[in-house]
Amino acid sequence: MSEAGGGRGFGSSVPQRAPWSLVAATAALCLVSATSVWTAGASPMSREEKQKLGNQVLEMFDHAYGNYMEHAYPADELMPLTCRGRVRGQEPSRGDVDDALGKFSLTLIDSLDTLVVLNKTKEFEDAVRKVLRDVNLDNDVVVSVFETNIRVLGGLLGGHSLAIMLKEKGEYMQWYNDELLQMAKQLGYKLLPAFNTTSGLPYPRINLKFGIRKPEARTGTETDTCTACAGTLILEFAALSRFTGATIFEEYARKALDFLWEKRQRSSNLVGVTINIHTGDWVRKDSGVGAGIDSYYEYLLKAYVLLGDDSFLERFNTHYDAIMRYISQPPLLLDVHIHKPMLNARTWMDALLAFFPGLQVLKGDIRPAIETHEMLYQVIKKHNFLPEAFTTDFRVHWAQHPLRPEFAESTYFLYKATGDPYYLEVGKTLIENLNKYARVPCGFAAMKDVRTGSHEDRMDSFFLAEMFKYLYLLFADKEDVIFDIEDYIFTTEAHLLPLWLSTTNQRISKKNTTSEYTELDDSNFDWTCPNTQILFPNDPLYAQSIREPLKNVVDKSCPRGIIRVEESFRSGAKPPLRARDFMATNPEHLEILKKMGVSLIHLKDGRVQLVQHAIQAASSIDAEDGLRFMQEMIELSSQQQKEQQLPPRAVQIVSHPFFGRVVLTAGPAQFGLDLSKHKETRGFVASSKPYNGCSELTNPEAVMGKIALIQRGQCMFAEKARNIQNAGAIGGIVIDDNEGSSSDTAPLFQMAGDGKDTDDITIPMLFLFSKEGSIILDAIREYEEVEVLLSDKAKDRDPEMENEEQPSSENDSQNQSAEQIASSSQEVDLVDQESPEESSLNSHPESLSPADTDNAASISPPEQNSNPTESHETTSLDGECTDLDNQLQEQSETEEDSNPNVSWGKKVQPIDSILADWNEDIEAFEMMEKDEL
Ligand code: DMJ
Repeated sequence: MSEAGGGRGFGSSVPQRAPWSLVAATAALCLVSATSVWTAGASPMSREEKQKLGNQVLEMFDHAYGNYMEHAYPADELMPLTCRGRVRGQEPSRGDVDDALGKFSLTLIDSLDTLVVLNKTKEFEDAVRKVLRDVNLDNDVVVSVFETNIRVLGGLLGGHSLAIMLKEKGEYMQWYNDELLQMAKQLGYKLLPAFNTTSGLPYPRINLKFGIRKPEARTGTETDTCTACAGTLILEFAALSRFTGATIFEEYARKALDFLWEKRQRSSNLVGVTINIHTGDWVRKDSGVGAGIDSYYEYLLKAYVLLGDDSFLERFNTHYDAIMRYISQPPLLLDVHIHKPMLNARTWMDALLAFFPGLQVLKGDIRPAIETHEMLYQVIKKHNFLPEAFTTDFRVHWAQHPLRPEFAESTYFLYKATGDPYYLEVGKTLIENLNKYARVPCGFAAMKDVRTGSHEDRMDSFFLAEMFKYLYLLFADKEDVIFDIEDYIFTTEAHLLPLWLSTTNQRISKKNTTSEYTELDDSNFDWTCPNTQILFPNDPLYAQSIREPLKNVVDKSCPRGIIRVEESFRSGAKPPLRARDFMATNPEHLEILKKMGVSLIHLKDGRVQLVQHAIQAASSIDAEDGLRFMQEMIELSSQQQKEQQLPPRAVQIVSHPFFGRVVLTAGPAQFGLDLSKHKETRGFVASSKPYNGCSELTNPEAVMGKIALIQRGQCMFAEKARNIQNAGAIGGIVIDDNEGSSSDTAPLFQMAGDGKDTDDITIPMLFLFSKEGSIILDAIREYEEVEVLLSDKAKDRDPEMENEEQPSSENDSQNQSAEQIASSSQEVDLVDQESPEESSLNSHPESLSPADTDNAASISPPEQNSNPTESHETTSLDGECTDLDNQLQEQSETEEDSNPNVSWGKKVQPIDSILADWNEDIEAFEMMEKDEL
């Protein structure tokens, strides 16, 4: 084990670590020793392969950081699709997410210590000079206290920590005179007014220039904050106090922590997600380890490690015990209610909880860490990234993924703890997926929807602060990093703070707080390092043996409901009608629908709509069958849509002065040339006349050999395509006529055919929302000649783009002679799919009014029985899982006794409860977005 803070000094100002601090450091760092004892299990990775992957991480960092510096700096963030900086106030507001942006070159500050970890010392020196020269912390902007603390204050302190380390080494930063620390102190004082509450919990936001509550401040009326927001300050604030000797910061952060501890729910020892900063009442009483709470727990344990204060460990252990008792349901971590901790608060998990296995490693509790990590990895293997939220049966609940680093963080810590090369392979997959799906010519773009692969014009600063550090360190050997990483602790934003701070200025910092100092008994060290020391040397296959039973946990997850239906059939009961067997023309099926209280309405546009009135069902059993049929139909309809859903395409402007930097997310067409199978189409653009393209073009000479621009509306997409193709166009871009629409805010749109044979359309057609379309129209106005590339994926910008002025004739001929692609005639995008929120799944007719009992779904009736012979299968619809049965099951467990009206509905969840659940989910999402990025 390294000295781990035990006295490694930077000049005369660094005192020796006190004995109790050594214990803290041990908890954090003894895991490292396991790395060297690995002898079996997954095949080891060669040094060359590790170096190759490490170099790949460096190249990826250069791509992200280089593009930020070239195209966005001094803005806070890079917008990687439009290749420019995100300046708050100049872009449409994204709501609370924007509270991280303070016009203080956020990404540069957040990247500082990453540069040193990645051995880019020269670039670090330049970056520090830029921060000192350009960054203003006195802007009239309202920012999140939490985000500003972890990203900016943490970034400045991490930069300072490594600047003094480098200075001490004697080569770089010789000119450095604590300037970053002075900026950090200035920022610290700017955040202090936020703590002016009776509770000592900080306001969630502050105006950097005007503070709080003054009229000019435009903030200070908030009453609530999230637990993580108030409880994630101690590392940065204590470091600031100990570096500068100004004790006030550590005192304020401690008071906030003390208050949260006092307010914990005493019988469960859990905390809620949001709290009233004036009264201390819990506003949201659900409790998990993800969004809204996560880093509160992280900071309790790390505060113990960094500051050596036993009370933090004791608090952490008390909470940890409660987490393992109630929230941990291996491999899942599920939110519960703080007052009724045996009751799950939801049936989905959020992506932020992926940090927890890493924290468990720090705690020394390896088994559940391995289990949860394995479960998360399988979700990633299924969707390429961890969706923002996913259900207990591992379906996507919220499809975004803003390139979060938490899973990489846990992978790194698990590798350090186990030395199992399996975790190197996991890291390799993460790298491959980032390059394959998130990399764009101007950086890395967040995923808007992990299922379709569509992007968002967003690259958050934490991607540079955290992701590259953890991935690089995963593959690095000790000599690949120019300092000893074990002398530092990672903050929640992966900024590095030196462990020697534990003995610096520590006495003056503890006054005026209510922290109790008690002798810790041995139980506080259960599950910590000695435990891992025993495990790994004796059984190097330990981690593998824990993962093995979970190998297929995601694939195996199956809707219990479907099985139960089949079981009841096997036991002699008549099989209920299955959605996939249903034919709207079959009189027998119509009769069954009627019995189940489901009526069929033929809509004018050819669709049929199903509506269930459970009260009209022949019996309660039929009503229940009807409920299940409706649920299946909704699933089937969504499945049909998904199957026919094509991935997004790209329109890339390649002519001067864009040279491929501008990439617009485009919707595909279900007809015409399939860009995923053929070479991209490149050509100059020309507007068609008439602009809607609904009749023969009057300007064929203008569009001949070019990509025609057409406006959406007035006729079918296929008709537009035929008209421009007849005029000689080599491709078409349909621009939305709905002003202000954007791929940032609208779901992917795909153009359907006209219900007839569209094989005659051989040119590629793409759809742009109005915001993206106007980028091309503006470019034409300014530069007249605008050349674009239509493809299935943006191509990396290469110097050729800057040289080539004309489309290559090879491309042209390839496109002209392109094989005809059969298109689907189904009007997928014309089908209204009811979202679960809108579909009332009633199954308790006696207690509901008719209005409440409507359960509707609009579907395209299947043209034929898709596979009649499979109707008795015990599998779900094409592998899709449904939550219904979980709901039914949970309901029967929790409400059975309290609801005397439930006669046949033992397995059935009343409608108001289902709706309440859904509403709670939606609220939870909204809060989650609000509380924490
Ligand atoms: C980071 O800013 C921090 O890790 C924070 O604690 C949680 N969210 C982001 C990354 O997802």
